[in-house]
Amino acid sequence: METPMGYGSMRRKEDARFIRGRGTYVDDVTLPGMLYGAVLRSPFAHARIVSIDTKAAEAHPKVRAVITGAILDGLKLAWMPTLSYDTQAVLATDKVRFQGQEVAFVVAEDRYAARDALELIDVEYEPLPAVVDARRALDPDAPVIRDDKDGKTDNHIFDWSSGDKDATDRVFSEAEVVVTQDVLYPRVHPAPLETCGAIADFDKVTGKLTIWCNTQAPHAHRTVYAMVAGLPEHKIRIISPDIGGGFGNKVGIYPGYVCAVVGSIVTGRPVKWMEDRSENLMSTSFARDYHMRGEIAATRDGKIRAVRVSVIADHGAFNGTAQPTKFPAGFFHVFTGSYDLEAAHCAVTGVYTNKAPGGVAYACSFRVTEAAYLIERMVDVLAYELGTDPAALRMRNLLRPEQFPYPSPTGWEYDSGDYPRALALAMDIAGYDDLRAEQAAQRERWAAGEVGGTLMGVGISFFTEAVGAGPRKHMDILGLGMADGAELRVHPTGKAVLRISVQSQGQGHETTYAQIVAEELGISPDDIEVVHGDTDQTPFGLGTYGSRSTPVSGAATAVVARKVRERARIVAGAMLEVSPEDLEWEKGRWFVRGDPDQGRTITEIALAAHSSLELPEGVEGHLDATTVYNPPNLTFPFGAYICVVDVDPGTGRVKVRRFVAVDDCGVRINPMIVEGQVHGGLADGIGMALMELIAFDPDGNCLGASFMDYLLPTSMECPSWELGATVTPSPHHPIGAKGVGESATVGSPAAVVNAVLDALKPFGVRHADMPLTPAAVWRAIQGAPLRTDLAIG
Ligand code: MCN
Ligand code: CUN
Repeated sequence: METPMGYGSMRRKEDARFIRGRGTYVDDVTLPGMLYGAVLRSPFAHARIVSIDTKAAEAHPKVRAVITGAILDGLKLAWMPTLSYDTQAVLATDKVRFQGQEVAFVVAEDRYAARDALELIDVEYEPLPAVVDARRALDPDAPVIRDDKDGKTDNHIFDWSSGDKDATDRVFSEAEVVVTQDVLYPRVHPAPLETCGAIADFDKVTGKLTIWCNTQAPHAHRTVYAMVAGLPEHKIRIISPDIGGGFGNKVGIYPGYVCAVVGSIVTGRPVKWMEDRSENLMSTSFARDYHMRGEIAATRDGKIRAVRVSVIADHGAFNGTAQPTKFPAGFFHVFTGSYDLEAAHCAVTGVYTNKAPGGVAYACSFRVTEAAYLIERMVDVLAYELGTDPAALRMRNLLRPEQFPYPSPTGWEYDSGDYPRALALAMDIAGYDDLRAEQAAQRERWAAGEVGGTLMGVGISFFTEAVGAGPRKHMDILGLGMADGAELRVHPTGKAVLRISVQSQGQGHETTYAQIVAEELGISPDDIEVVHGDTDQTPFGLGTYGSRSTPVSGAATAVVARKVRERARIVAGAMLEVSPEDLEWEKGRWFVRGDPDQGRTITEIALAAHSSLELPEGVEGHLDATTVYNPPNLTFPFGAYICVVDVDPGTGRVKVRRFVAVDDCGVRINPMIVEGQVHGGLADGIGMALMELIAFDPDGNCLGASFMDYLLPTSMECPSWELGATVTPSPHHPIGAKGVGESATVGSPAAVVNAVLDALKPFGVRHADMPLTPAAVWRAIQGAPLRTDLAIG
């Protein structure tokens, strides 16, 4: 353990309250006179609403209000904007469009009464045919879901493409080898520990609306509410207290939040709404649901030349994806992965289906997850067809260090990287050659009919992430550019308060941002308080998602600390009666160049800055500073993962024996926190690869609405992680750091799936879609077709 000054593996400051069970989550907050809301949800995936009778519910002695879409319509609030310039029904008026959609909202004295009263609401539905398979959504006879939109006669949302189509087609037409594979990234769910919820408190006297909400983006929420309600931002305060995991699930604004606001306006009392687990799984932002066709063009000896991709993107009934405006398919651009290509092209078509809206969330880096999974599956399919070793094939095609900064074929600039070094390190930790030797011996015995046991598989993935949105000229949400503010106040005693716009959901921001200030100023991290999660107390910024906190707010923090340091230099000059230019900085103190004994510490300088010390003309005193950081580019962390599995061909059961993960996220502020982030993401990867799935039956009934059906990985399914690190600093980030929060979720599913398919090679299985449940593996072995009765591909 390094000293608790600056960078290093110091323990998390926030854990003092978390491990004592003293965190404050939204559901811990109780306001005087608070009422409770509950949402009535649609049992149908698609149905016309004939009538809604709320009389019996209103007559319930504990009910204070029943809100329907018709009432919201009167307030012009029945529809709200989504983060993708679509509209979403707050409460359904004309039709319900997915199972679990919000239909009415009951406000009552306690949460039990609110739930009971839901049963008293009588809704008459006229069921309509539903479309749940995105590949059928554009069929001429598919029911039109969004007939609320003027002139809409189909389920098409967008067409988007990237890369050079002609150049790509040319390479394909002359290529020695072309492999094509359909790959599904099925619908999964972020499933944070704490479900979504809000307390709205509208004060009629001051006209101020306070919303306690477990959102990842408090300032963005506030401005969206301000735009919709026509209120000034300062009349809205969003308080985002401790958050029990977000994973992207808590970026958007959900109908329940708006209903709580309306409930508070109508009743004049605070209204709390907390969804339960089934509501969270059925109705809030899901992830993935990408039907992809990938093609690779290569030479016979294994040089990858071009990649061509077409995708049908299932966005559910409302386009509620949270991603920068200009990027309808997120950052899917990085489908070219980590390889040196001549050309690449992809085309994505987004469609509506009768399923819950959303489409990005779950440690996704705006669709990098799907892109990384596809290319890494494709490279293994190519290795399968060419009969080459997947590690050697990757090593041959990885970008070389001298190619950075690398202009990608889809117009992005990867900032820095040394890919072969990371892969070599992962292979070294794994003992790759020994693993292959062990496997060869096992396969020989197996082929000779000697063993009836498990078959081992070794899977590799290499990923390039793209995190840290802006710059704001390219990246905005609803016109709000992606730049983030930071404010640093230094008290007379030299202790400091940092205010930032991003919002921790468990990533340890209170610790790591204090460490950045500590590194820059030499104040102990214990003496630096990090304030976030309250729009009345923090500068504007777009919040935490796409692993953007370190690349953007981390940079802002370093920049604002450096501003403070420069102010301190002037004060130190006055204290020492020398010109500031003659001073030099070493951790925590300015001293006279050539005379190191003549110096002043930051603590001494802070007091002097607030004292009667005479400062040069025009210098204001105090050390406080503010900044706004508009990143020049994304950061591009990367990693090499190797997974070893044992598959029981008799039952299809997969056991993950080992998992080696080498991550490069540039300079690590707190290596222990980085490793924690990687651990979590690796577990996510095992979950998605082997068990997580939100499936639907043909009528659109959600089959993943509880943790009995939606399986999450536990420590039982996870091996003891074997981590390695390389450090390639980002050249444009003030401290050389890149984001890491989503890296392992992006990189690990392909390693697990590749490992399982490597184990199944003796059976001639080239590909099978996630999740590789025992049944899916068993069916793949039997050569049986995948189930077609579920709309999962
Ligand atoms: N860090 C570091 N050195 C680096 C990079 C990061 O020490 N070079 C530290 C950071 O200072 C921060 C943590 O690692 O404490 C994650 O930083 P970063 O990669 O910037 O990611 P964010 O803080 O922006 O977190 C967002 C990311 C996303 S988008 C999802 S989704 C996700 C994830 O983080 N959700 C999480 N990790 C999660 N971890 C927890 N516990 N809970 C979630 O909901
Ligand atoms: Cu996409 S999940 Mo994270 O970016 O909040």
